[in-house]
Amino acid sequence: MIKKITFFVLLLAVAFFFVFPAQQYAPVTGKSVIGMTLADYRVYLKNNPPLDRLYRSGDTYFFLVENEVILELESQGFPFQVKDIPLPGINAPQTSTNGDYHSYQETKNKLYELAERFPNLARVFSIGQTIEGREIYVVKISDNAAVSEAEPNVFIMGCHHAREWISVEMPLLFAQYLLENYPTNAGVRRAVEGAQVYILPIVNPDGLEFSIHYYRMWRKNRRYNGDFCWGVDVNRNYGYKWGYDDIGSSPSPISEAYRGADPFSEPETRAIKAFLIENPPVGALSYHNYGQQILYPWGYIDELTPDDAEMEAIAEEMSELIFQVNGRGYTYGPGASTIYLTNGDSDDWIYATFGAFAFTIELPPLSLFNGGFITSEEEIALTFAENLPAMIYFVNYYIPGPWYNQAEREGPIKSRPTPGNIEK
Ligand code: 0X9
Ligand code: ZN
Repeated sequence: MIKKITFFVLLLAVAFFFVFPAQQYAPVTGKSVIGMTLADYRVYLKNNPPLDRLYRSGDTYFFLVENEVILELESQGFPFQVKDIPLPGINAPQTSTNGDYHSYQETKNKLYELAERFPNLARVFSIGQTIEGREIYVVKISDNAAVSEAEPNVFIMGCHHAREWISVEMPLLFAQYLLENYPTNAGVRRAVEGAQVYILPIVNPDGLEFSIHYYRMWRKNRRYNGDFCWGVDVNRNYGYKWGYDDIGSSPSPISEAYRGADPFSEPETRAIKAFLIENPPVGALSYHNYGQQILYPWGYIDELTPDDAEMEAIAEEMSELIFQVNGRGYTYGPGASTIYLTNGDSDDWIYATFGAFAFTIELPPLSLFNGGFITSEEEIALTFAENLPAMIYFVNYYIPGPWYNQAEREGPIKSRPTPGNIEK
């Protein structure tokens, strides 16, 4: 009897194979990267809608396509190649293409590991999901992390922009540093005991994964805007003075600074808005690269806020603390006049909504000639070392009571940084 069943199952399997032969390239659902020559693509466009173009290499154009498109191309007899790259599932771990930089999954693993090692000091939770279904993770670091205490909330973010990989590392390494050095470092102890530090290392995980796996220079999220165009600039989608003009953001979906259809149209900014309304911050840092700048409101207009003097003083102190580590100068000033006009960015909305001092830190390098968005693995440790004292200072700033290095602060006036004094 058993033999008969086995035989029958085998027969079914063979029959199944003939009816549904194995796909040559990929399963029907999901996505693949394919390459086509420009000449073939032009022919393809005559009868088909455009594809999501990633990049060009020589004569070949590479596209991200639904696997159904591959079947369609086959049936129309188009010559194309499937690029042999690992395709990430939403939760697929990977370690190769991003070196020491943390992917979404690696960041998530690290946050949960930290929470497990330091259960009293760290709690990880999601504040929402992205368009592609990834969770947006925050780690809260404070003594009695499980409890909401009457302590100032400080909010630290990275990776609004997908290609700015080093901006993930600052918040993530800071979380680790706070937890591992709590017993020994006076500034850390004061921060963890006196504040609730909320750390969101990857604001835009869909974009980051796209940058790691498909196209390194991707900036926006992965919203489909219609007309075969993707992405909203998450840092133009916040609700304060959203779309104030077309200089500080763009109404055009193909622009790298596309502000989205409405204020807070994107899940990333909506999640941050809801979270901060529940946990109003007194101070916020948002890491980006590149440029070596410390920016604060306003971004939407070239005018000073009523708190300009205080925000300038904080930026000056952070710039000095950074300079003292590696001798690299970070300039500082209101965003609009120091970098360029931006409307709908995180700093303006956080400052306007909560009165919190909100800073964007543009990490190294200084310019495109020093690598621009592409930073080396060695740069992670250097950049973190130079930003750490400023991060500790920033959290402590909001905590009343005696300072952690009072003696140092009463010492001689420190040398001012030379803007752009970079050794490379
Ligand atoms: O354009 C941006 O969003 C930031 N620069 S980046 O090269 N990393 O994209 C700058 C944001 C500046 N913020 C304010 N001016 N407030
Ligand atoms: Zn950026």
